[in-house]
Amino acid sequence: MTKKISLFLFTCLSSYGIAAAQLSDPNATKETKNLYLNLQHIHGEAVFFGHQDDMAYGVGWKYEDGRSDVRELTGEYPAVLGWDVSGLERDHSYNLDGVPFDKMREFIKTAYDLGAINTLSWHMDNPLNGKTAWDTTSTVTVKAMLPNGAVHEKYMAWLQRFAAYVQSLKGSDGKLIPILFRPFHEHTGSWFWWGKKECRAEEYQALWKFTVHYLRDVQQVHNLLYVFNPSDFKNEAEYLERYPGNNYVDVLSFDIYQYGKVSAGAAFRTDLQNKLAIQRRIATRNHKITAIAEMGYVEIPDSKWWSDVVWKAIANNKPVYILVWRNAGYRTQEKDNHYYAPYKGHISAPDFLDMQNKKQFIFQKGAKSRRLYSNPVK
Ligand code: BMA
Repeated sequence: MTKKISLFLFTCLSSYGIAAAQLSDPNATKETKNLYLNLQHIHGEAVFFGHQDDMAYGVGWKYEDGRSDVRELTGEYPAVLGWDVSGLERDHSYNLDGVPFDKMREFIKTAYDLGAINTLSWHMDNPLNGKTAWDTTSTVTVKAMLPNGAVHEKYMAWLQRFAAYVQSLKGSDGKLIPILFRPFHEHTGSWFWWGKKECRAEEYQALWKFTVHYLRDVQQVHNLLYVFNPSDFKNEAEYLERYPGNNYVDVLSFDIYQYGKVSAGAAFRTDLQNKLAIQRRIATRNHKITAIAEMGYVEIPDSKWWSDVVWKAIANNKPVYILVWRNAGYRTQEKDNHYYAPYKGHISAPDFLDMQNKKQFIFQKGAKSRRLYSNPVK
């Protein structure tokens, strides 16, 4: 880049208060860049509400056109729609939770057309031994995926499938749909083969960098923003232990769940508050956006969870979005009681609607009105 152009970019970005904003992909599509700049712009002001698999199924229903537990309760889809591409690596036609990839493509398009945001995670199978993402029997998988490793070629073939899928995501306007991509998530835990005890920090970083490089420079995928995503951490050092660097990450996030009794809410709130403060400090220093990429309390047995626990924890350090996990099970053949978003009639529904009325959580209509894919408005 010439000095003149970089000075111009710097000046433009500075006018949004983003002195050192640098996308992982300098050749990202216009819509992807706009999404990033708009999110930077509203960071700390609006909290977009997100939900995994929202349009695919909910409590007591599956694949019924136009349905969404969140919309049936609030009158709007979530502002952020989460999807998982596990299964794509093996060329399956549906993901690990049974969502067909062609339907997912349609859902992603619907969300984009409505002005909402899409994010993808990937519970990737272990390419070395063929087991699932939850395999923790091997400590050499990540190393084997790197250049010269035993399954490096295989991993590239998997990334090619992912690249082809992401490049097939287009809106009604014919544009590539920007995606917040969250690979190798919850890496500070030890329940996936890319976890803390399953690979070394340098290997994790090398895998992340290779993934970005291969998708961006070799496969020429230019509609991705990259989301970094530890789970537990107690301080900045722990958060950053496996950080691959500012040039490979666009959004800082973490995952967090409340477990057990309603009375555990106060401790959870403090923990969430502390984590957000740590994340925000790192983000400010590095000019990144913050999010809670996954959160939840299964079945939400606390009728005031949204206002009393979540909102009180996030109000002072607002992440740009929070996403609750999928509404599966319950009156279905699947696992019982596996839902995280409230539905019509749920005990936390009035509290959730209150969050919507007070504009503490922003849903699809609020996302649409902010025209996230257009030039940022000064
Ligand atoms: C987990 C559970 C699983 C699911 C996985 C990937 O947290 O919801 O049932 O298969 O996420 O979506």
